[in-house]
Amino acid sequence: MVITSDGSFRGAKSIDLKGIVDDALEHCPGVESVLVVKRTNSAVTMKEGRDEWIQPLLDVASDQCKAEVMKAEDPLFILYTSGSTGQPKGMVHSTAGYMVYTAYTFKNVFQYRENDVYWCTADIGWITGHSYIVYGPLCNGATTVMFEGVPSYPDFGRFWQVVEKHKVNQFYTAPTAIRALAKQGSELVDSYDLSSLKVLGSVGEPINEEAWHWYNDNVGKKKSPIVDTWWQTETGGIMITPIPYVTPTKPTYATLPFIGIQPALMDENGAELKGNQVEGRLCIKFPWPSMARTIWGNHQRYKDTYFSAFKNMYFTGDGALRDEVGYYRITGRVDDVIIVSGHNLGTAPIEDAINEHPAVSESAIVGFPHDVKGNALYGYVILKDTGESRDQDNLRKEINQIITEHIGPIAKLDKIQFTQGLPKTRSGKIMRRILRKIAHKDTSNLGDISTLLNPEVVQDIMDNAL
Ligand code: 7RM
Repeated sequence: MVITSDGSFRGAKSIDLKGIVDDALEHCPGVESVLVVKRTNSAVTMKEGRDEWIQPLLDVASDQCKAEVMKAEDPLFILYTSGSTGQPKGMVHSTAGYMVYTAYTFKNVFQYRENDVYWCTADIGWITGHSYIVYGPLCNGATTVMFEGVPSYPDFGRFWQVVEKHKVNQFYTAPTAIRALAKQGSELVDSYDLSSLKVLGSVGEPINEEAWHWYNDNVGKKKSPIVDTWWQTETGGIMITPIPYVTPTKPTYATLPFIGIQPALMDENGAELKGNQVEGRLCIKFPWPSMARTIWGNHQRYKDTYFSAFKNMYFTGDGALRDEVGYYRITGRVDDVIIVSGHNLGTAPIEDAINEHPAVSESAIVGFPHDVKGNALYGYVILKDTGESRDQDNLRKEINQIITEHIGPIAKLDKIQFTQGLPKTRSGKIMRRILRKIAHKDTSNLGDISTLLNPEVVQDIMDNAL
């Protein structure tokens, strides 16, 4: 059975959900019935004998539903995660472990108290929406705001208007949204009453220093701690995070492991890096309740992907460093490392350096083949909307100057393309696969881009490629 709706609203657009379900069901003969919620009043095709409007059925149904008793290890749901290569992986979460851990982390990481109003702006189809809009909050009996829309509609004040209207106490969003809002300046955020806020959260990618400060100064008014929460679809719940009002925060640091979580940093030879001030591959050495139990239909791939890189460890695929007091900073996916003239360069620190330029709002780096260096760096850079025109060659020089100061001349970009947008998933992750292909001038097969948040930017980037 599929439960869907006639459509959903996304800013000024409405999405033809029922049409998408109809197409998918062409390939899913196992689905016998479809229940449709009326939402947008769009015209839909109802298939005789398969599709029904849900409301008339609810009108005559009992409002009592006996809970089904499940076994602890019964599967709860399967959520697909793309991964940068290969087929999507269907991560399987368990009934007890997943719910216990999301409930416990929710309560502690957001310091949720009875009668608080909590709002996570994530898409419900992302693990963040599953764990921290639905399961974690509802297992606690919390009030959780569900938002259907985008931060920019009807204008960029929408988030702040919702915070004011519902007196939101805990607000959880992604760096990509923070940067998009920061780009608009502080006028809109200043015009709403945000005094209800007690905790701010960030999730999905490393939060750069500038975005962190904008969030802290303009949204939290320097009073609401920011919890930079690191975790994955596979981990089910938050793994590394400050506890607000307990752990002193530090910009760009997810800080300390949550209770019971045992991170380890590993070197390339598989040895654990002990002590502080080290950087390596982030692993977890001990199981936790909400770890995914398998990849649906392919347990071998589950073992190969997560449990074979390092002996007796879960490998996250991320790099991280531990500072002098033991705080963790996630440096990005290790497969985003590019080897330039024999130097391993992580893309994240270079992007951070570029974003320090006052005219830059966001950037992404990929490698492309180079005769001498093996690989050279190609940067895609979004500038802030300041209204003034800027000399592009001058900007390129200044950006490379900043990179030289922060990282070294080896990390200078050979090509810098200014662009209006970067291709992103619905959860705000940059689709580097697409940018890499454009930089490689290999755009014959970009793969499926229809699920992007902003598929229209791809053509524009291709048209202006260097
Ligand atoms: C929750 C989620 C997982 C990947 C993960 C990281 C990156 C997520 C942070 C982060 C730095 C963070 N699940 N990531 N949170 N990087 N700081 N606070 O995003 O499965 O969609 O993605 O996201 O690379 O491995 S996910």
